[in-house]
Amino acid sequence: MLIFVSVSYLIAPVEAVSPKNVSTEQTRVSLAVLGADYADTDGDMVMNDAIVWFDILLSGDTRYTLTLILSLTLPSGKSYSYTYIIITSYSVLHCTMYFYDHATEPGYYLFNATAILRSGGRCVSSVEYQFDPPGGSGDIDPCGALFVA
Ligand SMILES: [Ca+2]
Repeated sequence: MLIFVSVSYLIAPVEAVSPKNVSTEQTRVSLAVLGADYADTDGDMVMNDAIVWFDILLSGDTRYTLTLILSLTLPSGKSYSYTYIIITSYSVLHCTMYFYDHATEPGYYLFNATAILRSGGRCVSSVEYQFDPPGGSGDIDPCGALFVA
């Protein structure tokens, strides 16, 4: 699946934190955040959707089962979390996460992704990424969507 997203680059991603990896077996999972931005991706005419691009890298086996937990913490401390189960034979997954109607406050947002590899042992990888969408409007219930290619 190939997803094209039209976004305006009015803000700059600010800071990436080094990923942390814990592994007990031969299989490995690691995460890399490529960037984040905001846009109106759900067509409600409000620029309050946060988008994060990241890759999942897998090695050591031919088939993987992992739990992926994605969260976005707003400047106020309010946090939204989404959990996905991914079963794949690919070793690289290009992911786009849409946090629809989440960018409702001005300030810095913190994205966290944690992957728990459950096949071939247990391997946990976590990464954080801070960015600053403008926000400050919108009162719609937020929701999220993950696209994997
Ligand atoms: Ca929107």
